[in-house]
Amino acid sequence: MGQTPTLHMLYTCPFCWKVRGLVEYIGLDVEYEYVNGMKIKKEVAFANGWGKVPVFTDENGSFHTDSTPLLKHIDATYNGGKLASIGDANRQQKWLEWADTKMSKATIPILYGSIGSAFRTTTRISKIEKFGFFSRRLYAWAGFPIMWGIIARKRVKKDGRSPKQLWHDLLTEFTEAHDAKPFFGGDEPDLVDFAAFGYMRSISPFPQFKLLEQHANGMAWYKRMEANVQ
Ligand SMILES: N[C@@H](CCC(=O)N[C@@H](CS)C(=O)NCC(=O)O)C(=O)O
Repeated sequence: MGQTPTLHMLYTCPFCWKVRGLVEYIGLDVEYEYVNGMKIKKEVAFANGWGKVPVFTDENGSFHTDSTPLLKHIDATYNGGKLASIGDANRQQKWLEWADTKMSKATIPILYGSIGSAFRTTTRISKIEKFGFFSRRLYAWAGFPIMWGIIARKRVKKDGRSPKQLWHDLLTEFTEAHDAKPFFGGDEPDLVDFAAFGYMRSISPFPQFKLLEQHANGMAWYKRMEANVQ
């Protein structure tokens, strides 16, 4: 027995919630280390310059990065690879890529896609994430013009749909792929369920989550996932 594994994370980071959902589902004892969002590179400098969260440090002190490889690693190491072995491997891989390309692009538009939502999001982040005294104030004021003015506006324009419509389309596509079963994995969630859950879970602390709650099938699946974690 070595040290307790740790997960360096940000509370509002979708990639971190992908991994944390799985950790909670399999009941792995992990300590969550919240990093300062303005100093991620410094706080995870031990992970050989990766510079992003999540970083998982195992019981031997070895670290593992990148959320989808991490999902696979944790399932393989602590869960006998059970989730990876559910159903057709090609289908699972294809939809993991779908979540990481499609759903990952939908989080910024819903959180920052209009001036009002960007302001609400940065205000909320400045309250719930770990910051230093100055960095919290700096983030609350400088974060929103950067996220809205530079990043989110471009993405919304490029996609052409409202951020809510984009999410509803994704949730329809995703839940239709469940083939009338409760989860993508069938009667039990698989790795794809945890990937999709992470993207959605990261939006849940924000008022814009109510736009996602209006998708009945998506929300029913989300509630089933929620009942499986923690
Ligand atoms: N592909 C990575 C992406 C991780 C990522 O971009 N994390 C963000 C936080 S949500 C981050 O740490 N960004 C810091 C940076 O890029 O400087 C994963 O899936 O783990």
